[in-house]
Amino acid sequence: MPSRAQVPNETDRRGSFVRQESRFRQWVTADGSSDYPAERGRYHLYVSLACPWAHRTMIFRKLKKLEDVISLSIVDPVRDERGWAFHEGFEDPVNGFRFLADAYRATEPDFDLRVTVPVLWDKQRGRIVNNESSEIIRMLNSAFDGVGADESVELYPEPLREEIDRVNSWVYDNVNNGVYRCGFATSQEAYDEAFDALFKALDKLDGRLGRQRYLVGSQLTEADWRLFTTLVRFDAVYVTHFKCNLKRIVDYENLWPYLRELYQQPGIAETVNFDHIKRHYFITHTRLNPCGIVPKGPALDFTAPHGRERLPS
Ligand SMILES: N[C@@H](CCC(=O)N[C@@H](CS)C(=O)NCC(=O)O)C(=O)O
Repeated sequence: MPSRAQVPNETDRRGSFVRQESRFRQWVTADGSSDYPAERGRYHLYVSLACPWAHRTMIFRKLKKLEDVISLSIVDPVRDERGWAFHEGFEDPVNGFRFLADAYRATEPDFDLRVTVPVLWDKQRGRIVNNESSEIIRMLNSAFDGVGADESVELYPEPLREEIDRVNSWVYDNVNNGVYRCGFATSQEAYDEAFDALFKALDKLDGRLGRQRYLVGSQLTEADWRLFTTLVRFDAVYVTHFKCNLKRIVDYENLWPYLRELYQQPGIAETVNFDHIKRHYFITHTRLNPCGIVPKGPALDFTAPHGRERLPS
């Protein structure tokens, strides 16, 4: 295995990044059929504002108006070898944990994999319910409708599910995880492969978004929000830090206005924190950026008119 990997345990013999499986996969259910019934005030989200996977869960919590139903705490964006931490200014009001690893060990005492955000925590049973963002957003979308969520917001509509799943799958492989496969590659071959797949997928997305306003159907869905959290970090971080530099998002005819439209949806801008995003990536990944210098740019205007009303939706 290459020795200079940022994530040695997730780097294969060819130098490709292979993301670890999420460990905790229980479900909160509306009808209480799991051990985790939906209840107001019972669950807590641990997130980093820097992380695109955690960002999905913050967006769903915001759009479903779950702020008073599911509490939230934010870790320090800068991580050292002890993992995500609740340093001064980032306290954990629920358990008083100093490190997110404490939540993992409280759930599984000999947990020895990478400690990741987001985490959905059950305050009643004192354990992690789930640490897989794609599943947490599905729960937030529907399980809490009877206990205070905004039922009018449906981000995974029944008739569109097949298409949403199909789009999610290639967007995940080539874009969401694709930028990490570029950045964490430790061989030229692995990087080239990830890079080509990423820009081929971005071209395909740009074409699709030139013909239709949203990724699937005539409304914003989970597929759009899953793409958004990668796109919004792209020019500020991935272009340089992960060497995804064939084009920036601002260079795309349709992706850039689409990204602005999503950013301008009510409540979304307040979930985007470029200070946390930039400090996290550029300071934490010491193998990729040994001096820890955080770039000052780029200057991006996410609030400029997007003009996407003209497109069929
Ligand atoms: N499959 C997980 C991935 C989460 C993930 O990898 N999160 C990163 C932050 S962006 C993390 O916590 N990394 C911790 C580490 O590398 O030590 C999900 O989608 O929830």
